[in-house]
Amino acid sequence: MPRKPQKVAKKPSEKEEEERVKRTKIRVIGIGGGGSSIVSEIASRVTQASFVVANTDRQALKAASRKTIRFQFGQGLTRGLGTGMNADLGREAAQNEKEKIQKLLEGQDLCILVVSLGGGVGSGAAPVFAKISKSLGNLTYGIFTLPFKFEGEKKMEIAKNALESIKPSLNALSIIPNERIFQIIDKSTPLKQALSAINRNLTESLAGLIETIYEPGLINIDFADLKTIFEGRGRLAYLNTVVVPRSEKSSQEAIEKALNSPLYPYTIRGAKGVLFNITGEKEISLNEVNQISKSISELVNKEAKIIFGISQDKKYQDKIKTTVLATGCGIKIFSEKSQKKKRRKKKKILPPPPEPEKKIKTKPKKKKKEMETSKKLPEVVTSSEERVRKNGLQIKKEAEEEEKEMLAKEKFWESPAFLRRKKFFKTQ
Ligand SMILES: Nc1nc2c(ncn2[C@@H]2O[C@H](COP(=O)(O)OP(=O)(O)OP(=O)(O)O)[C@@H](O)[C@H]2O)c(=O)[nH]1
Ligand SMILES: [Mg+2]
Repeated sequence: MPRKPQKVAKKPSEKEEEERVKRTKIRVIGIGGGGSSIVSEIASRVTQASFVVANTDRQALKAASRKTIRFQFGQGLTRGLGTGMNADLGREAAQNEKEKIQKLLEGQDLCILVVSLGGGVGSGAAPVFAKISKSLGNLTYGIFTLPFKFEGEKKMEIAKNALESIKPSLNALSIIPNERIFQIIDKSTPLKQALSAINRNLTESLAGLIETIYEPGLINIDFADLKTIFEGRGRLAYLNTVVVPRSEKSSQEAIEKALNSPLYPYTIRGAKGVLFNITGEKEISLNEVNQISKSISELVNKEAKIIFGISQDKKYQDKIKTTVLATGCGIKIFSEKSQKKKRRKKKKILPPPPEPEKKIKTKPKKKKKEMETSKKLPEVVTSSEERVRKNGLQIKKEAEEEEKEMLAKEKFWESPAFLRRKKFFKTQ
């Protein structure tokens, strides 16, 4: 009998091979209850990266999305339960299973750790995960939420300690206090709903970043770009994605929204690296890109590296999606108390308006002359929505002064004010 020809696995074409090599490997790891919920949500939306949820709590892991790899650790120490806010136990549990954690993290280009700080698993184990990721040579980025005020001092203390020990192992970190959600929703909103609003927002932003890296664009963003943005240690990072309806003013609106996330206690001002991507159904005009690029470069460090990506996607019919990732942000984190005071004065970042002449409001006569000289200039809007027009020189001078002041205070401001009291971050 003639033998059936054996099936031979198809050799990947040169192009496929090239693609495989080029493809950036991103792994997103949620540690502890909150972090795992956020990562579960992202995993059910995004397919390109790989997702892990890690917890000592078996029940909590069961609730995670099927699209995640579930990693239970610390069985001997917690018997499959949580740690009950015991960060020492969380750390020990991770330290006992270093080899397994190493297996989870090796072979990646970028590891993104997502943790809701304040409990025992996430706060205790995340620094162990970060250290291992760093030792493997991965770019490592941490996204952290801080507990609500009403949860008490103890939780905040746990969160501060975790940040202190994790910072040296990270290239960059984003810090989002849960409390900031009340900038968007009412204080009387039930807790579950409030948490899911934060999670949705973080999911949107992170999904935006992952898509930015994986989707082929007219101007591509690749791993080398990511490396440029993430180089350095313990840099404060700002990540935000927004989708706005497409209109004549959409690029202006998009940039305004993207740069003013209410969830961050700091802005991209002074950033040293910015990655920026716009996705739309139709081609985005060079003019629009120019406008956005100008608005950004006015805000960031003079030496900042700015990387742009542009992609087309039918999914964004009549919409444009904008993702901003900025690292080395100018430490404008204030304590919640001073934040409240500053918020009243806080200036909203706005891009230059396309036709400023039309938008000039009639002001008292004595100001007219001053306004005429400031046509085509960026405007700054205060939180009270009072529009103030500034000329380019003014803005540049202010930015330079701010930068000078910032540099002078750099060491001191390295950490949020509420953490500074205890000399919270180690100087690097
Ligand atoms: N944004 C957000 N924060 C959360 C969520 N769940 C919990 N948190 C916050 O995270 C803090 C820590 O809670 P968990 O993540 O459940 O704690 P853990 O790391 O599992 O540690 P254990 O104490 O052992 O349960 C809480 O105090 C909340 O402030 C969530 O789904 N989203
Ligand atoms: Mg838990």
